[in-house]
Amino acid sequence: AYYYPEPSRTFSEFLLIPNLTTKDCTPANVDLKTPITKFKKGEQPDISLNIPFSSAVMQSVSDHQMAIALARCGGISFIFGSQSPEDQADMVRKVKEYKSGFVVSRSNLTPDHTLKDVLELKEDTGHSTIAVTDDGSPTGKLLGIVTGRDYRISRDPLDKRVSEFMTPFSSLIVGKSGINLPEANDMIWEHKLNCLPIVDGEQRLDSLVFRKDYDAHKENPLALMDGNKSYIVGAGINTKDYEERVPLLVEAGADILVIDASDGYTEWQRDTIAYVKENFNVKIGAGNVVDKEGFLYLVESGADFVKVGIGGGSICITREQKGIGRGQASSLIEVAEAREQYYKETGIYVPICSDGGIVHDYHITLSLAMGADFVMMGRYFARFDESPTKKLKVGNNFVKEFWGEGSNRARNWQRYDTGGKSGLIFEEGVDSYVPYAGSLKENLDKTISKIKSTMSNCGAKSIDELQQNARITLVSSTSLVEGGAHDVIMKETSFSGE
Ligand code: MZP
Repeated sequence: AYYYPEPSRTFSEFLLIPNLTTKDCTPANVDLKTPITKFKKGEQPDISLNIPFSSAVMQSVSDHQMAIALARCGGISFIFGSQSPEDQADMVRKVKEYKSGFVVSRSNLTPDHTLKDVLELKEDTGHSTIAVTDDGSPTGKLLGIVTGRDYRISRDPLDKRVSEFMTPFSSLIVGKSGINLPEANDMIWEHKLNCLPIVDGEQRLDSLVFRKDYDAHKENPLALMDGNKSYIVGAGINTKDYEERVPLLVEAGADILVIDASDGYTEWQRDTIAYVKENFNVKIGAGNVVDKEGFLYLVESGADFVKVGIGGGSICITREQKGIGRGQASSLIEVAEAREQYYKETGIYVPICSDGGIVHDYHITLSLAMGADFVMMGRYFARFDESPTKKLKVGNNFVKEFWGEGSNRARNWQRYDTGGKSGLIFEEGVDSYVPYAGSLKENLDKTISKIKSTMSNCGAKSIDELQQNARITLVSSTSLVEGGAHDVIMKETSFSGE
């Protein structure tokens, strides 16, 4: 056997050392744009992201709702593959066909409509925002707007949610968990809105409020978005049913595929990449690997990006069950070195994605500094409104469900393909809860602020500069203690994901 001279390490064992921050290196000047497909020196990648975030190929994380929300923020979701090819293609299609509204005409909304009807309409169309126009066409006059998850309008019409979502339209929908009709009427009077009451009572839309004389179509950027533009979306595939699955995903408009596997250093991955490259003009990432050999094998097989990480996922028990894997930081450092070497030798830059094991926001910055071009996260995104799972109250806390692809619940045996029979013989993942954390955008904005602030400390205005110039130190287990609040009596404890 070969023995690695160094133990394998995790992100929490490292810290960044600040570099000189020049006056122009403010967080506002930090650009997080990043490539996700390979490109030749001097050329531009075919696909890049505005933020280095992707959501995991998991049932409990990446459906079409998550994909739309993340794409709007500049990242990408890879829609989970542990469902039928038809269902997965349907989700991809919903993202690609997503447009902000123009679905129903005012005459379609009658006093008999319930909130459920409207939300079902949203489900059917994949639109998270349904605009009401006077003639039901995209060019009609905008009369009102129904926002799917945001129908929980707050009582204060001037609060952030209303001003963000509603003010541009001068209209709002009041759902059952929102204000009641008398309050709505007060608001209408106070804000000089015209009101069309629809219905009241349990489970019903209380009222539709709009200002008839406002031609939002001219002024509202959302209303002007969409014909040719669509949101970017990825999809996970496996090494078993790709001949059946890939054609449907490509036909539905997937921009990029990724082979979702626990261990990607296999001949099955090489065959899958070859099939996709021979038959389709679509980008494909592969993985997961944890070393130079695995990386080079997948690159030479034609992968457009390579995903790094085995056994570090928050729900993963692969290391316990099978004894394979490697600390995420060590894996990334070795693969990034191999990528740099490959770039020097061939002039081809292959992006790498650090997948799994990110617990604190600073782990994202560290992984970028260690050479990742983007990260993939499951637990992080599972906590948000936009993830596909149930929000529950456990004790005094709200949580969301989150389960691994290798758990009995997902039974994604294709992810663990070792050429054997079908079926999951033993579990490699757990079924769990994560603390509910609110909306994706609010959390992402906070995380991005932290990353930009750290990059400013490190004197880096881009991910490339961070990768080139970052100085990283190992921390001793004793000095870890001084990194958190210590030797004080905390006033309160909080229950949060970060
Ligand atoms: P995390 O961000 O939750 O720590 O990790 C998410 C990653 O864990 C996924 O992108 C995937 O690579 C991996 N994963 C998903 N399911 C399992 C499992 O059941 C798993 N073992 O390891």
